[in-house]
Amino acid sequence: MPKAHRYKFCFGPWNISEGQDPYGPTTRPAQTFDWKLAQLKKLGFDAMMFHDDDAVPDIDGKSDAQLRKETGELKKKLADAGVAAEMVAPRLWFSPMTMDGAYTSNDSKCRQYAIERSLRCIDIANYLGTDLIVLWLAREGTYLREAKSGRRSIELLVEALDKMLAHDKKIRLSIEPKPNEPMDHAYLPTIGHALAIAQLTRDPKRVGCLIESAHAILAGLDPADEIDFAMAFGKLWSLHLNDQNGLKFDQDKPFGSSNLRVAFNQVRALERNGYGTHGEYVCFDVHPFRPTKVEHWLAHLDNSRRTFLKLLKKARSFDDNKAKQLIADRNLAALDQMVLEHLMGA
Ligand code: XLS
Ligand code: MG
Repeated sequence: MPKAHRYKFCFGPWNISEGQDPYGPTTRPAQTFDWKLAQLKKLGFDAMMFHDDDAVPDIDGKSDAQLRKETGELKKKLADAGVAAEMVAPRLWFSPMTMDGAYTSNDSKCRQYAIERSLRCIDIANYLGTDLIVLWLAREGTYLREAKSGRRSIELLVEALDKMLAHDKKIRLSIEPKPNEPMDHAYLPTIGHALAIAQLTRDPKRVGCLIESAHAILAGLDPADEIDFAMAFGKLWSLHLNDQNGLKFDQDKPFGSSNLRVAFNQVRALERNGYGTHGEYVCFDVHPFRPTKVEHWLAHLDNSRRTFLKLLKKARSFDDNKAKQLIADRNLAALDQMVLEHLMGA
């Protein structure tokens, strides 16, 4: 194990969400950005992550000069609060222009919109002082298999990534794969897909990934394996820890909420690979349970970090030598029980 280091924590303004779901409206009143930033600071988190329109609301209707002005104001607020901007992600799933996909839309005007919006997102990242762009490719996939060509879609994705890499020589692109929802099937469903497409771009070194626990589980994978895989390539540049109870809608539960052992193994994987030692943040992409009262609105974030830190102690105090002996003796039953008792504190 590398030397113990202090992890840095992050979340986004959308993680203080109001409770709406596809079946019902909000259950808590919307709060201002300033309130959310104050809460983040009060909780002692280190950084905030942004969608382009979290940074500049109604971005599509605004000029480049306006974008620069508003981002400058945001940068000052963050600096005053001592909070870093971790990344910026283009929101490519909300506009009517991205109805049928953004970079892979069948309509060339819509594809053009998606690329232009992504380049503006890179400008925002530049103004805010981060070199990290996150791409959750929400609608790059099919509702209906026959409605798009998979081969052509991969070419379109590479073209879009190349345009972003050319726009700024220092920016890094972190692809956040998710296998489904809102699409039936997404074109880049796993970390393997994300890192493979990086190789087709003009600068593979600047295309990496972001793992979200729930998305890996939705792909039927163990997030700890995805962490080891990405870090074997030196390409895990950000992380959305949360939890997910099996194959259903994307739940964004608090970290460890459904499966403490799967969470423990993610922390162990981060530790053995030295995640965070190059400035990477642990972000919690979690949401409050819908019935949550306003006065308990931040608990899912605070709890996720508490769970992470407790599991970190468990990971650092795990008896690796004892485990090695049991593995050599093929005594997996004893290893299994050892893990359970370590987690239960028995
Ligand atoms: C949604 C994604 C989203 C990204 C950022 O499932 O997790 O929140 O992290 O665009
Ligand atoms: Mg996420």
